[in-house]
Amino acid sequence: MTKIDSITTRIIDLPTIRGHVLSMTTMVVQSIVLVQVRFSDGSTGLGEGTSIGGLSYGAESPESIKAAIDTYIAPLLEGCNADNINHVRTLIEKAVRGNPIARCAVEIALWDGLGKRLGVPVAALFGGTVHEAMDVAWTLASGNSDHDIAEAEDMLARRRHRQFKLKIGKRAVREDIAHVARICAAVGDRAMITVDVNQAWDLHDARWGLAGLQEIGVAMVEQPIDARMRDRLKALTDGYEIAVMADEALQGPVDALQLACNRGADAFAVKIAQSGGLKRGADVIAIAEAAGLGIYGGTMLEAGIGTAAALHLFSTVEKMRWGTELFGPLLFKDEILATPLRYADFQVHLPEGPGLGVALDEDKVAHFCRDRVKPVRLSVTNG
Ligand code: MUC
Ligand code: MG
Repeated sequence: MTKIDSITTRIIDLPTIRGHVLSMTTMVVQSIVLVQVRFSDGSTGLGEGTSIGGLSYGAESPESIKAAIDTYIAPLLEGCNADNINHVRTLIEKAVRGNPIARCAVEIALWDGLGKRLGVPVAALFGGTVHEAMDVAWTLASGNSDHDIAEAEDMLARRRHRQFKLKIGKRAVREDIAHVARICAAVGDRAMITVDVNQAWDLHDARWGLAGLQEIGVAMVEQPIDARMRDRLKALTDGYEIAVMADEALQGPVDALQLACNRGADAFAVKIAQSGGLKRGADVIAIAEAAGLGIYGGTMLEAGIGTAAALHLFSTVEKMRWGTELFGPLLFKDEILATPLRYADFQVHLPEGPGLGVALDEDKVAHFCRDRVKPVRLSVTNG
């Protein structure tokens, strides 16, 4: 039996390539919690947990993710059978309410470790791949229409993205619609345009907003109103042709079932972190499939480890109606994987090899680590 020996965490602060302007915050750095699990046979597994903009997106922060793992999850798991992930997951779910990002970060490392020990990719542990690459959207969120248009042109020319998600909700609805209309007109039918409001609108704004967005040809709107307003999200889903996607409202299988049962959204932004891990993410996907809802491979703007984990799960899903947005590593100024994930021909490609198929560049990790020991500058004096 392979046992869990130890679990360690580090916070890595990665600067973004530009300000990422969302309705609730502007990100200039992404703080990533890296998890390393050591097993009794000498093998290791890597995991990652991120939120967005400190506590401005949701109830977990990088610091709370680290504290939940260090204080509650790591001591609970030491000595457990690492090969029985379902048992370990059940232990965590009993001991830790909420905190889905922390739970997911540890679970990723367990899948990575198991895959490596068995010599198979994580996707094989979920039944095997149906895609080796998937379409990947890019988020236009510089806060400036001209800059966003130039960025979209550049992405199209480099064949990196042909689906753009625009972050709106910070400005007045009328201004946001004008901004989106300019970008729609500029890219025409060369790309699909969606928007994400991150809960910023009230129902009145949302009615004007959805009417305006569908008129200018936007394909889908993500979480236009407060995540708790389920009945109102349903009213918008019923009232407009534009597809309505649940994101912040979808915190795992129970939410998925409720949204599916009353047809409260047309589509799900499935995030492994928000779902509480890959297994729960797979449960959310199964509910969406059974209910005939569109699936979108969502991101919490993870770097390479979390992005690879989501990629492994989504590669096993037959129909990703809305593609994916697994572009996280491209938003950061630097890469912390030894070999970056491959983005080419508008798609993100599944890495090869056992486990997640990725490894860390430890020098980069040390450089961006929040608690790094600053190098001691030794000065040589003569005499
Ligand atoms: C979100 O709300 O979906 C995903 C892409 C992006 O730019 O931000 C995230 C968060
Ligand atoms: Mg969203």
